[in-house]
Formats: sequence, C-alpha cells, structure tokens
Amino acid sequence: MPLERQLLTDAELWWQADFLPAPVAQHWYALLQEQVNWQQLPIRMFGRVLLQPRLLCWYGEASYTYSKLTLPATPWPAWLLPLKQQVEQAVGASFNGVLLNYYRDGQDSMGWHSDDEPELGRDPMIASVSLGAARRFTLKHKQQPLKHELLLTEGSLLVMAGYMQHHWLHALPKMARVQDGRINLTFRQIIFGS
Ligand SMILES: O=C(O)CCC(=O)C(=O)O
Ligand SMILES: [Mn+2]
Repeated sequence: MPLERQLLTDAELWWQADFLPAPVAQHWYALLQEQVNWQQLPIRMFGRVLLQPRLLCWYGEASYTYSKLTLPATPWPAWLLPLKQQVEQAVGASFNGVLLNYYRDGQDSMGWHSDDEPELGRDPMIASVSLGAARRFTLKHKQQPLKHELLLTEGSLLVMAGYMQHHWLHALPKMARVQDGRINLTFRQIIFGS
C-alpha cells in the first residue's frame, strides 16, 4: 500500500503502515541501536536544567538548531544511505538531514511542539520512520479544538507537509506499559544560509 493521505484540516499528513517489512525494520533497529552515538542532551524547564526524556543523534550536511540546542553538522554514515534513499523514493523528495530519536521504554517521550525551525523553510516536509515498539503520536490544532491520533507501528512511514507545522502541534506521550524501545528517524531538508 502506498502513502495514504489522512483527513486533517489545515495540513498534509501521509501514512504508510507497511513501509518496511518487520524483519527489515528489526534489522535497522538493531543496527541503529548499536552504531549510533546516542546522546541524552540537557533541556531547560521551569528554570532548571534536566535531561531530555529520550536519546538523540543528528546526521546532516548542516547544523540544526532545535529546542535551543545546536546539533553540529555530522556526515551521513554510509550504512544509513540505503534507508535515506528508500524514504526519498517513497516520498518523492530529497533530504539532507536526519534527527534520530531513541525512546528507551514507555517512560521516554517528546512533548508538544511543531517542527517550525527557520532552517526547515516555510512549509517543512518531514518523513518519519518508526522502528521497535508501537507508540501513540498525538496531534492538536493550534487555533481550533481539533485532535488527531495515530499509532506509529514498527516499519511505518509518516510524512508531515504543507501547512502542518503552522497549524498543528504534535507529541509522543509516555505509555507506562511499554517496556521495549523505539527508534524514530525524522528525515528533514535543511535550507542552507537560513
Ligand atoms: O518520535 C516521533 O515519532 C516524533 C519525533 C518528532 O516529532 C521530532 O523528532 O520532531
Ligand atoms: Mn516533531
């Protein structure tokens, strides 16, 4: 099944459950868990410095400033290029950076935000591959009382585009019962000189 458009006001959201077959998704999960230099970065909250409730890594030709943290430009590892190319082919767009998130278990999470950093351009296109444990992905409209939710299952591909980041926030809430890890790759296009 190809990418299917989700019915969502003021946004483009596309979803493909079977982007990677389970054995392929498991192969990538194991490789990424092992090969990536995962880091837990600080976050400033209510005047205190805490650690982010997940691990991350950035690969890209440009640096990426996100949540007031600048992730330096880091060359793409050659072993990751086949997955990047497969995503580019499915989406019909090219990407020059990937933010990887590792949620060690259901206690790790990501709070409400939009991916609206200036270096992503006016209408960012973000392609997100999910590996490992299925997790809820929640969306809420910024101006209207609208909500949406997806279960991001292993091997699925989600694409956010168009006005999505202008009008919607998204989050990956905690799921207390989840004991397994999840790795997520969010492919992005950084516009140089912004
Ligand atoms: O883990 C996810 O699926 C969401 C990740 C995300 O929103 C981000 O990296 O900006
Ligand atoms: Mn995001």
